Amino acid sequence: MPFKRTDFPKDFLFGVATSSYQIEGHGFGQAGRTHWDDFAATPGNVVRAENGATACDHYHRFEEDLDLIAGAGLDCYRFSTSWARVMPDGRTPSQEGLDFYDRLTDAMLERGIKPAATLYHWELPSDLADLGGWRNRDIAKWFGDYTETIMGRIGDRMYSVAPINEPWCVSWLSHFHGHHAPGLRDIRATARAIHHILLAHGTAIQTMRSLGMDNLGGVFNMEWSTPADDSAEAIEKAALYDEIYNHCFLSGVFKGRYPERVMAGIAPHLPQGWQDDFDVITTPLDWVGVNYYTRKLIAPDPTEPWPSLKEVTGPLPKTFMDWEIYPEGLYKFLKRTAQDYTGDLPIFVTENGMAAPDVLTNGTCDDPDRIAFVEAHLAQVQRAMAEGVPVNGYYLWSLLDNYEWALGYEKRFGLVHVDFETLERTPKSSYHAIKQALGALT
Ligand code: PNW
Repeated sequence: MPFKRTDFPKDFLFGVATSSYQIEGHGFGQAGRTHWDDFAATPGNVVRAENGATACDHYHRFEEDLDLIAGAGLDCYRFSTSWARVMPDGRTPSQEGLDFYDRLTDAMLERGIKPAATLYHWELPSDLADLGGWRNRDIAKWFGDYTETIMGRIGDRMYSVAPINEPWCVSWLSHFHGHHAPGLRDIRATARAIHHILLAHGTAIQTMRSLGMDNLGGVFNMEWSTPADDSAEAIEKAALYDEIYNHCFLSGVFKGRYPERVMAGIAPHLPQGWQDDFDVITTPLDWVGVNYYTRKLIAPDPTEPWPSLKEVTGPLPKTFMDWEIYPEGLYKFLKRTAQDYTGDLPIFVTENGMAAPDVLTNGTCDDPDRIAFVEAHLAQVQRAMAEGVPVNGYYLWSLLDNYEWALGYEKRFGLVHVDFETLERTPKSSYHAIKQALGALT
């Protein structure tokens, strides 16, 4: 890896990210059923109907996994707490679940790893999904109570916390495209989810403030939107996609309003009294996280309901997810986020990485494409920083190969290979490269 830690400011943080349902093994301990277990059990939703019951068995192997993080010289670990493990029915605390995150937190601190928690990375307890999940306004209160329960236990030791991972995925991908749990295709459900996610976000931030916590942020996923051709229609649809995907949630949190093009489609479906909720939604944050993987080429599609657009295959080299590799998009988003929304607030790249088939051969796993991918994106981070954008850290997705949601276990994102039969961990060449790059400091 030609990049070195010394190419970055001294206090720039390098980390890795995971999420609970994707690695822990939700069949272990007393974790409650989640809407992902239900979604995966319905044929056709997930490749081979795979679920997170065992995943990487991080639940029993977390010490080994934290040793890998510390061993690479990484500074921080972005993990998520599972609502269904902390409160199996969504509302009643489980001592066993709280104890698990307490042990996990202490094990990070013992190794000198900074804990960066996310409170919701998509595993909604099934009992709450049965009550309407993100479509039900009460979810803001349920989420506030969950936040108080888990952070009342481990909040004193967190480096940073963000309430909800990727509001776009929780709303659009799950309630409009139907690709993630709960698998709905319904604009009304989507509009309500958008708004309730932001209300729950603000409620959680206020709850943590009242617990005396700081370094609280929000994590937003972004895809650079490019018109598929230079027709006026394609340009307009790309702008609409940009507002839906990249502006809507930041605008809600930082400007207290939804963008105009988005409003044209969601206004009739927003819950009553929605305007009054922006007092809570705009509760100030300490930092913002950008998750970035790819760009999308956008074209009109009049056969589809609003927003009547489609994604078109682009010409750039692609990862195993079929996502185009477009490092410059990260630079553009870092600049734009600071300019349009966050000003001097610290920005973190909270996810960036790529999937590959990554085969283990004679005990080793070479993934040169991943090394090149990370390098190319870090160069764009440096470019933004050189122009004054306050980027404070970079988290690679992901530490381990894990459960890639509707695509099951085939898409490998890890620095560390996982054999899903034996659960054995093998660091890939990218792990060794990162370790070398970070060690270059000392
Ligand atoms: C992120 N899309 O999600 C998530 O935070 C991770 O849990 C996930 O494993 C990672 O990216 C890699 O996919 C996304 O379909 C999942 O547009 C899907 C999409 C975007 C982000």
